[in-house]
Amino acid sequence: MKEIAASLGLAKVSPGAFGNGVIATKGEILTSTSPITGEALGQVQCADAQSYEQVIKEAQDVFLEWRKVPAPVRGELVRKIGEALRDSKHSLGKLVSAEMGKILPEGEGEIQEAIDIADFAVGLSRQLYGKTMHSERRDHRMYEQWHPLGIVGVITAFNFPAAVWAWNSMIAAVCGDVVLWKPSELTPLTAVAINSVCREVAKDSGFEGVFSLLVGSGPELGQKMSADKRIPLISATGSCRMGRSVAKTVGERLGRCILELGGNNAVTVLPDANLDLVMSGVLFGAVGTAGQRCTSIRRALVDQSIYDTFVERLRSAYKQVRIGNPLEKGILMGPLINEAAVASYRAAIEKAVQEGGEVVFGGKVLSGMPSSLYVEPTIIKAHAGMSLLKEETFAPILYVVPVKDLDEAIHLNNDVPQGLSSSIFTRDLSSTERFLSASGSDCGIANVNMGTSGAEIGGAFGGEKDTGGGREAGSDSWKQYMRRQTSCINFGKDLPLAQGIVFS
Ligand code: UN1
Repeated sequence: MKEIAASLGLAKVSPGAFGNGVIATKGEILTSTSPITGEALGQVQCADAQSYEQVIKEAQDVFLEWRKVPAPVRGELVRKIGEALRDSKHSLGKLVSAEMGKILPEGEGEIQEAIDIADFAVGLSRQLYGKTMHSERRDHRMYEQWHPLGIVGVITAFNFPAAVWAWNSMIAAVCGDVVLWKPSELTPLTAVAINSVCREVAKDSGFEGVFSLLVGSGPELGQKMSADKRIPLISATGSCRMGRSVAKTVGERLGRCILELGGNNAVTVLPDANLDLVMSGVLFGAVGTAGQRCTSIRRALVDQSIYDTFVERLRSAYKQVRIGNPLEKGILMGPLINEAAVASYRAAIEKAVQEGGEVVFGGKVLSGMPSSLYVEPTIIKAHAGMSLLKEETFAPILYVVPVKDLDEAIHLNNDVPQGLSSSIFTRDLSSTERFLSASGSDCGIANVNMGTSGAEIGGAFGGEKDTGGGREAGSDSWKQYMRRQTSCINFGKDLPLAQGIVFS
């Protein structure tokens, strides 16, 4: 296991503070442990107060120059980063799997997601369009332009230790910003490795400091960044609790934030659905990444007429899931991230049973595995009144709820605090359109005949309500990483006032 980290050039104790080069720190030593075997993968020396200041100062200095580099030239740097990520896709993907515990195809998939957003950002670097408006005043022209913003603080979670950073930083870099990354304390090695790949490329162009990194061992570092006025934008991914605290602190100083928080995603299954598609979609959505995606399927809202068939077929599909070392071929589900996650898994199942739910598959922590973090994917027959259905448990637990019609399904889909992702399986056009309409799903993502997870980078990613309202990655998410400026130019000989005001 340790060889994986070593193959990427990671030292026994990696530095945890990078600005325009490595910054000395006397912070505590953080050990990264693989959930696969429980064995230590390597260590990182965390940032301390002094290195924090140094990194911010260097980032500020780099920004002053980087913002003047033409956007397509910034895009060229990001293009090279995409190439470097391609070259290291396998080794970085393996490190993601080793440190986070997701299966290798998903670990590599995550690096692919980083490559995809780099490619997207390269194109975007020539498309940071502003609008031109017709002025109401004679001989005036009005237009808007987009300028770089400054330091973008990116706080990422353990479950996507590479891709979410890339969504933010590839876009921020072409926008002329510099990025300060605070990774999860559970996946610091992935961050150090990815950051060094990018910095190596950036160094050649003289802009190594566009990508800074600070590793911390707890929530303090994220809090410090959130309170820091020198960071105009904080983009944070994680729990609703973390998001509330970040939003409060950033809001206090009237900063900007992009939040991508919890999901409690439901799939609606109507009687006319193609059940083969449903099974593949639900299996990947609920069991993939051991249920540790914010987009994982947590609830299946199934028409009562096909409820029993759905449960039976899904049980058969779950029986085929091979659980084990996620680096081994053919394994579909690896471990949970840590003991706390296993405890939440147990607690949720216990509560489900207390509330009248029936475990029809799984429900147990597995013994005889390489670590104590392997659990069974679990199907629970549930009913709409269970309070647990409104909570997100970051584990492979699926609640299957019978519904009488589409209206009830939409009601239940929306009747939770979170609003990230949703989907419907049907062949009926009216049901599809109703689900996607203004009175349909209230989520940031609404899919048809596919699951709720595995979004492509081209769309804006994020959701409503307790999910935080932020949007990252594609579409026009880039606008949040820039400051908009509206300009009006008078090329005439008079100075007419708007709204027809005469001031004389
Ligand atoms: C997350 O879990 O925070 O849509 C991000 C997906 C992935 C990203 C998930 N592309 O499932």
